[in-house]
Amino acid sequence: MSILESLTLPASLKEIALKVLAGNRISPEEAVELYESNNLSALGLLAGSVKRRHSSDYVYFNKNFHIEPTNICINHCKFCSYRRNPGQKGAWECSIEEMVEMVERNLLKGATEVHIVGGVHPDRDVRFYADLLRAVREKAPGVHIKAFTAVEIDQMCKMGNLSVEEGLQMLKEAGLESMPGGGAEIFDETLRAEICPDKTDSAGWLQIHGAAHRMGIPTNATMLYGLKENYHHRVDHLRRLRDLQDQTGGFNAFIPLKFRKANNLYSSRKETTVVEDLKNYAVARIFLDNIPHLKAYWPMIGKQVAQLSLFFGVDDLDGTIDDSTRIYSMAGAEEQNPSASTAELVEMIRTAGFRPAERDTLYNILATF
Ligand code: V47
Ligand code: SF4
Repeated sequence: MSILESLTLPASLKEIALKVLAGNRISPEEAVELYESNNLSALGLLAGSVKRRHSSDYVYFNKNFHIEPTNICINHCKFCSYRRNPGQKGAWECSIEEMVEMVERNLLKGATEVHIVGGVHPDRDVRFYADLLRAVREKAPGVHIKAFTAVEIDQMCKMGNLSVEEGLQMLKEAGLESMPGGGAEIFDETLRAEICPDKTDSAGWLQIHGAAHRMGIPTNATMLYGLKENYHHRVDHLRRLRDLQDQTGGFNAFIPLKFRKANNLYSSRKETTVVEDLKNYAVARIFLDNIPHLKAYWPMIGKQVAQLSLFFGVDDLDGTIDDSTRIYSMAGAEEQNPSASTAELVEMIRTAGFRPAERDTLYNILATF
């Protein structure tokens, strides 16, 4: 309590702080109150205490690379800078052979994980993607395959006339080991209908992740923030994730995704400030007491803010090897050709006072530094 007192908190915040420090869950209303407070140092302190319960003083990174099979997409998310129509300038679709070559190149750099995500292609069904996974698995038997957002899974199963469970089973047998957290955007139905009208709806996204968890496929979760939503919308999003996690325990990490405005229909909007980004990490860490890890995707926010985020509950910095994720570079991300060596990440973590640990996808520690 003595540190808390020195922070000169108003009584209501002090009550929330005591709850968090005692390891108790906070309510959605209390999370809104934390968002509305401007006491960044108190938020950092509380988020840090939750982080330490989950990961002690470790901060993780892993050696992964991204494959984006295509940017051709049947959806029209208004924040997307990346999607193209078939035949449109700037559209790409990689063959399975081309993607296997990418795997081969990255294997040489010591990757332990491949992250495969792209647009929702009009013609490629679940059988095409199962063939892709089998080809990747054959080329790289020891590399963990984390692939496909719930939005891609939804559409590829519909096209293949399979239920989500049948499609996931086919993908699992072909090599799928976990799923990334994309496509969640913001769960509030009114906002979602406005910013990504034709995407899998919120209930569908949660149902697909729940199905994956029940089949032994762990997943991540994201939230796109900084675009039209208010704090109640963010907390509603976090609450739906926390509720599902209570039922399944299948989420490994939560990744807030800051809206970037270049080259999309929302280019005239302002982006969030660094203070808002840090506050968002902290409140997410405090509220999502049952999701073990909080990831900062540094190619999106830049290395400096990523390092700062470690003081606001983040325990995982994503991305080492060349990160070819064009969904961000095309939207104006901080890092246009992101890549960081192990030495650079270790230095970022160590100079922030934490213990660097290379992890595998499931957060087993492979090496400490
Ligand atoms: O769902 C698209 C987001 C997501 C923009 O699970 C944008 O480990 C900001 O989910 N500004 C896909 N965000 C990427 C993703 C992800 C990334 C890193 C790690 C993991 C993981 C998952 O990208 C989309 C959407 O929310 N996005 N456009 C934009 N203009
Ligand atoms: Fe398609 Fe994904 Fe872009 Fe939406 S965010 S338009 S689903 S590529």
